[in-house]
Amino acid sequence: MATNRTFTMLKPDAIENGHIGKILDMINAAGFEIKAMKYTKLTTDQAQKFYEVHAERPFYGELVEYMTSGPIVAAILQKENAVADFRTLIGATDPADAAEGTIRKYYAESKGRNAVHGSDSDENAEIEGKFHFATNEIF
Ligand code: DAT
Ligand code: MG
Repeated sequence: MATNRTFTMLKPDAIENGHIGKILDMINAAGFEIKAMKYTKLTTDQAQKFYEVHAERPFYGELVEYMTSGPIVAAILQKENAVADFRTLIGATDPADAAEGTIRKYYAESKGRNAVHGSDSDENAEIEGKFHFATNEIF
């Protein structure tokens, strides 16, 4: 059953490049409501666990190092059809393939440093949201 919620992180490159405000504007303009939000930094353990599905991939070490290299903004977003619509808003993993008007097209540096995370299923949105937020931090 669709939860109408998704989970996002504005990644270290987006923060370093000063893009928090512009990305949040795009998220709001696309009709997403913020249900939880924090400015934080992942520990190596957290980043390894969050990206566990990619543990066997050649870029895993680089991914964990990058995701722990600086602060992130984590958030739970709500909208009808949130997971799919947010994936559309962020664009393809590699900004070179991302459609015009998407967050990654505007703000991602590369396939690895790609500005923003978006959950890929309702089930993962729920798991990822709970990974980052306690019940009393979700509204
Ligand atoms: P997405 O973030 O679009 O869901 P994914 O789940 O396949 O993409 O991969 C998770 C992250 O891992 C991705 O945002 C950036 C990094 N990544 C994926 N493929 C990569 C590659 N070939 N080289 C470097 N980093 C990669
Ligand atoms: Mg993914």
